Amino acid sequence: MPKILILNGPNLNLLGTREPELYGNNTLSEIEQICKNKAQSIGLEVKFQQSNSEGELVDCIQLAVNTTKGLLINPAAYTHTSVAILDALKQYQEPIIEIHLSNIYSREPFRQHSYVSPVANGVICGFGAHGYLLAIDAIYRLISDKKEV
Ligand code: CA2
Repeated sequence: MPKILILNGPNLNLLGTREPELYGNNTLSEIEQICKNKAQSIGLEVKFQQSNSEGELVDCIQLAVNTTKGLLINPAAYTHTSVAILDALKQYQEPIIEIHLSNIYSREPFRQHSYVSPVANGVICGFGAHGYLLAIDAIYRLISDKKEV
């Protein structure tokens, strides 16, 4: 079973406790469970991680090189600041999808720039937790297309 990494950035461990109007009511554990169920139903294995630390996120990406076939990342606030995460992602040669729960393009101007988007195959934002499921379908397609080449 191809393995994918779903990586979540700072403060996403607080999901479900505050700002439901922006980020929904689901906790991160609930999102992990629905992702694992979805992935299993289409034949993917999921490793699901969250960190509040930029360096740890970089470590996770480095470890994912050669051990996973695709990466879904919600870099949270680091989306808008992190050259370190961008550089780590540049070393990752498999499909990458950037996810945001909220529509970052309808929010403050500083959220409308992403350091990650230039190295992502695609970006899904504004669909809340459902965006993670859309991203699993999308990465499945990208992984399957790559296998056929
Ligand atoms: O919409 C997204 O998924 C974001 O990546 C979420 C980040 C934000 O900085 C990005 O611009 C967009 C913030 C995550 C904070 O999550 C919280 C959840 C509950 C309570 C407080 C923060």
